[in-house]
Amino acid sequence: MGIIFTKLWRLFNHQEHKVIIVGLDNAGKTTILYQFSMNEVVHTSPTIGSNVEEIVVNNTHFLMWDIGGQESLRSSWNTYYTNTEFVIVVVDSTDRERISVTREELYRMLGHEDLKKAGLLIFANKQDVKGCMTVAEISQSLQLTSVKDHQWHIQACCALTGEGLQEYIKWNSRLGHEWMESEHLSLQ
Ligand SMILES: Nc1nc2c(ncn2[C@@H]2O[C@H](COP(=O)(O)OP(=O)(O)OP(=O)(O)O)[C@@H](O)[C@H]2O)c(=O)[nH]1
Ligand SMILES: [Mg+2]
Repeated sequence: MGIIFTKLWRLFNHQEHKVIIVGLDNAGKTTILYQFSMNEVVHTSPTIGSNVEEIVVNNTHFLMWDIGGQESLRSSWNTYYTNTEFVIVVVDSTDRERISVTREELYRMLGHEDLKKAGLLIFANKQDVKGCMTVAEISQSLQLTSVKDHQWHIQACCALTGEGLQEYIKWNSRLGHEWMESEHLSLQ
């Protein structure tokens, strides 16, 4: 009885996947969060602290934390890491000057013990702006091919139109399902 209860509790408990959305200020994190949850563009102001929304895809629940990206707030990103399964890093593709800052923050984050098993998705946002960095340029600047210990994916998107964001849903729900299936198998 106790074992069954424990297994059911684990199944129940694991149905919600925690996602954090990080990146430098002005990257478009909050705009992306509300495109996901409300399917519309909201007027944003710089986030102090965080916003959280739940989205459901194919019965998979994602709890998405959008965390403020201003410099003074970045040192507290790590207070959100516990139990995070997916990290979304939003890059402002027009911000060539600060891509190296994003790279530093990215590697600092990936080195954190609590994110050892987290999947990584990079959104190359603001692709509607002419002359912005391409996915290839951003991948190179972030040296993504050197990321060996996390599953990662980079996706071009425009948060204003929602273009590219659906790819995230496919990628994340696939990872979510794989994860749930393997968890299910281990319970047999
Ligand atoms: N052109 C363009 N502008 C965008 C896009 N996504 C977001 N923006 C704009 O970028 C600005 C910043 O967006 P936010 O979503 O507030 O940025 P943030 O990453 O949450 O910023 P912080 O909360 O300060 O960390 C806003 O004026 C958005 O309208 C996009 O895809 N294209
Ligand atoms: Mg914000």
